[in-house]
Amino acid sequence: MILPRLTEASLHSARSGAILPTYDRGATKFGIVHIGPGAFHRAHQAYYADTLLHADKRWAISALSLKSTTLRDAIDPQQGLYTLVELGAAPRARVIGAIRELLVGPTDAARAFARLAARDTRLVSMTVTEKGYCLDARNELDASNADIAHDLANPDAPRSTIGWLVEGLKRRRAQGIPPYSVLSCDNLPDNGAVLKRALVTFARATDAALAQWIEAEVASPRTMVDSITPATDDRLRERTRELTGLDDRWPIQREPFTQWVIEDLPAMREADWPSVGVTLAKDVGVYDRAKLRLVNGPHSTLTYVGLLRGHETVADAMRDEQLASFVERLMKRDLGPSLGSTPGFDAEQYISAVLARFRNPGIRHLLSQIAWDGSKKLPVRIVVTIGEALRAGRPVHRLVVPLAAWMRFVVRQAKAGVAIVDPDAARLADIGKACTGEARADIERFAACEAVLPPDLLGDERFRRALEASYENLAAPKSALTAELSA
Ligand code: CS2
Repeated sequence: MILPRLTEASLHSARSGAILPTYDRGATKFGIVHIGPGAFHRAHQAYYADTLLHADKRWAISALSLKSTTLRDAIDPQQGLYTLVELGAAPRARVIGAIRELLVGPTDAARAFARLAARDTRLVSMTVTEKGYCLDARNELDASNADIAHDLANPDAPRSTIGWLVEGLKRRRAQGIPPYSVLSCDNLPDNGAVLKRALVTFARATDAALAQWIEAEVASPRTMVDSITPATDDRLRERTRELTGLDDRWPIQREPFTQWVIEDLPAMREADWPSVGVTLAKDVGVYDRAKLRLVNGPHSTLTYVGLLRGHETVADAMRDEQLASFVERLMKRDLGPSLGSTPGFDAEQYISAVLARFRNPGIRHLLSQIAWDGSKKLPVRIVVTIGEALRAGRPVHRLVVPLAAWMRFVVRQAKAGVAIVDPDAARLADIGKACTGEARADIERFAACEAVLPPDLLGDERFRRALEASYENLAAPKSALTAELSA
């Protein structure tokens, strides 16, 4: 059946039950520029902004894609409207109206800079994934990154998020307009401070006074974001048509659970974020460590071990009893205790809730999606915890499993000639092809990826032995976890 395309004009014909924006979109002002409006942003921050807009019209979003035109082409004809489907017991559809403008960096640079420099723009948020910050293994701006080098030489035509943010701030300063706050919404520990350091380092390379101004004036709160957001597929497009009676070219899906914690800085008090479910907290560290270690760490573990064991989705991997027990044990014995004790934080309860989220049968979250960018994800999700465990004399035989499984996964993809999605893909493919399956020699090859296998860890016999053993066990992935489960 031909359904009307989702637009402002067709909203009145949406099925009853679909939740629609009831504020006057035309009367809203752009208070937010968001860089990297991928699925996660549209499922998470844009949903909160949409709720806020019902009470406060200053927070519409101008979405800036750095390269890709696909989102603009899909939802510009829908005036930025799209459907968010919550995958609970009974799926719910809600049309989000918060994104009112879609810009693409290279072609819309003048408009994007005007938006960044506008007085009304108070917040520039971003979801650009770990690699989007152009950091080195020490989490400092990587001066040898090609995009950073390009942006330092061509500040008016930036390619990187850092280049855009600094040039936008420079233009505001030149016009005597106070800076915007920057809000990293990516899964990096201490994301606010890391981002701010990267901005200051970038600015310092060409303009010391600007760097000082950024250092002193720009608020960069630390955040923790959480909601499981599987990529859009045809099933979702179909389900959206059933729920809304409208044709949406790019609906988004997520689990019902969503959490956003932002550091409680004065800049974040300009809007009533708590009224829409955002937590403003003095110490976000407690939240982001728990989330990275107890949601993302287990996710990556289920992914690499699960793919080796022939599973397709997170829920499938959780139905593999041996794997599910292993992940639970890893969370309870290794990852949870690594957090220490924090008043008010109940690790047992948090872990049970996360395991239930992973088991949600309504969600098809592909392991192949989570497998992307392992060389950037594993360091912050697992490797830090291994270093801490070694220093504290705690065991690491379970913690090394995701690293060994990632290596086996890379080898498998490389030997089969399947592309690895990772900023370090070319090197990983070469390493993978050269591997023979012999643990000691293969680990030597992977040692070139220092962020995942840092020299100080490799210098520790306990780590090396555990990694070798796990890598060897995973030669037969179906029977691999027996030793780790019994120990
Ligand atoms: C996942 C995350 O793809 C991944 O690496 O671990 O996207 C995860 O689903 C979210 O961080 C949950 O908040």
